Amino acid sequence: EQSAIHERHAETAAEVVPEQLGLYIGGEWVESASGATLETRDPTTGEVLATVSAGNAADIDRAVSAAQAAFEEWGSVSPAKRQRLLETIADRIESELDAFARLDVLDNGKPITEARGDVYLAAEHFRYFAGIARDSAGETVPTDGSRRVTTVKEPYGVVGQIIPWNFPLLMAAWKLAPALAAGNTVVLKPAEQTPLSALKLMAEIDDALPAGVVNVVPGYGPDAGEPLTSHSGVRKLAFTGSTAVGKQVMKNAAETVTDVTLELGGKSPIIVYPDADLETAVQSTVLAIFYNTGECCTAGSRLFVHEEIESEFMDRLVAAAEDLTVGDPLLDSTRLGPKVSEEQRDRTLSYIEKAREDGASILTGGSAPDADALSDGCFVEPTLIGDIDHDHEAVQEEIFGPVLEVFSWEGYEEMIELANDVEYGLASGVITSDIEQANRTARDLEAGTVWVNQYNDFPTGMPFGGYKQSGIGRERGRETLEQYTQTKSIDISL
Ligand code: TXE
Repeated sequence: EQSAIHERHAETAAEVVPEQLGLYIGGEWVESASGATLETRDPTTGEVLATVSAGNAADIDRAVSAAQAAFEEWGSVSPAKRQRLLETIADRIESELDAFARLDVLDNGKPITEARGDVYLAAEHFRYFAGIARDSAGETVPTDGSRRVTTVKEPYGVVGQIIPWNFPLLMAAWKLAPALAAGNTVVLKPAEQTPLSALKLMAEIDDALPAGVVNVVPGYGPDAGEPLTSHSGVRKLAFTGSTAVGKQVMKNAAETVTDVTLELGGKSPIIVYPDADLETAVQSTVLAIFYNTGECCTAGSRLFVHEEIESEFMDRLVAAAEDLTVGDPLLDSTRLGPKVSEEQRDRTLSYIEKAREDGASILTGGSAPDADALSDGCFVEPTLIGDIDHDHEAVQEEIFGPVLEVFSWEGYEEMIELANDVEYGLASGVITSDIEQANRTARDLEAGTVWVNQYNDFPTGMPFGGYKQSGIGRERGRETLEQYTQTKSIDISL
C-alpha cells in the first residue's frame, strides 16, 4: 500500500540518484552562474527526488565555449577513435543497466520493465552509430579530365540538443550518438522534469570522454533551452518536444541560419481491418496507446476499427485495458505508472473531461484511479473514448496520456481521409492479414512510420521522424549521420 510504495521509492532513490547534480561543462561539475536550482520530483510519490543546478544563458554560453574548444581536437580525430568512444559509452550504459532503469522509473514514472528496455535500446543505439562512424564518406564526382572533384563530409562543430522527459536516457542517446559519431561536440539540455539520467550518464563516462565533447546543462526551457537555440556559436540544432516549442526553435534557428532536426508531436492512427487477427489487433493497440503510459510521441491514439468486427474487437480491447495493472512502476507486475507530473496528469484529465462534456462515451477508465495507495501519484486510468467527433480537440490534439479515441469505419477512402485528417504525421499502425491491403494503406498514410501487425517497435537503425507538423529530419538511421555533417566540395584544376 501507500507507505510501502514510499519506502520502496526512498530506498531506491538512496541507491540510484547520482551524486553529481551540477552542470557538466568542459569535463567539470559546476554550479549554475546564477546559483539557481530546480527540484525534480518522483511522480509516483510526489516527493522531491533531487535538487539540480538550473542553467541560464550565461551557463549556455560557457558550455558552448567549452564545446567549441573541444571541437578543435574532436572534430578531426579518426573515425576509429569516435567508434571506440561510442562503444565505451554503450558498455558503461549496459553495465549500469539496472541502475539507469530504476533512475528513470523514479524520475519519470515509467514501468520498470519498459525502463529496462529503454536502457538496452540506448546502449544499442550507441553501438549502431559506433558501427557506422567509420562509414561516413564523401564521393568522387565524374567530370571531364581537366579537374578532380571530390566531396568530404565534415562535422558542423557545436551541436545544441534539447530533449523531453518521456524517455530520459533514450532520448539523450538518440541525440548524442549520431552527433558524436559525425565528429561534432554537444551541448545537451535535458528536460527539467527528468534531468537525472543524463547527469548519471556523464558521471559514468567522465573518464572516457575528452573534456568539453559533451556538456550537459539542465534547466527550464525559456532559461536554458531558448538561449541554446539562439546562440550564434551553435551550428546545428536538434529538438524533441512539443510542436509549439519546435516552431519557436525553428524561428530562432532562422536568425542564425542554423540547420534543425525536429521531432515533434503526433496523433497517430491505428487501422484495424475485418480480416485482422483479433489477438494481434488487441495487443498492438494496447502497446500503441498504453506503452510508457501513453507518453510516446508515436502513441497510436486514434483507432479506426472496421464495423464488421467492431463489437467483438471492442469487447476484447476494453477487457484488455481493464486488465492492465496500474500501480507502483518499480514493480515488475506494473503495466501503467503515473504520468510524469501533476501538470501532465491534469492536462490529460482535462481532455477527457472536455470529451465527456461534449457528449462522448467513456468506454472504460476516464479518471484518476481511486485506490488509496496511488493517491499521492499522478496516475490516470487507461481510457477508451467513443462517440466523439473527429474534429474534437481531444482527437485533433496530442493528449500524451493513456487515452484512445475509437472510430468505426466502412469505406476505405473515407477512413484514409479521416486517418490523415490531423496536422501531425508521425506514426501509424495497420492490422490486417492481407499484405496487399497493408501496402496500399502504407502508401496512403501520411506518416513517417507505418507499423504492420505490431506497434512501437524500434529495430536499431530504422529511421524515425515525422511528416507534416510532426517534424523535420530523421533520427536513428544511416541518414541521421548525414544530418550531423555538412558537405565540402573540393575542385582541383589538373
Ligand atoms: O513540452 P516542451 P512539455 C508534447 C506533449 C506534451 C506537450 C507539453 O503533447 O503534453 O508537448 O509538454 C524544452 N526553447 N510533447 O511542456 O515544453 C523543455 O525544457 C527551447 C511531445 O514538457 O516542448 C524540454 O527540455 N527549449 C514530445 C523540451 O523543450 C524549450 C515530448 C520539451 O518540452 C523551450 C514532450 C523554449 N522556449 C512533450 N520551452 C515528443 N515529441 O515526444 C521548453 N523547452
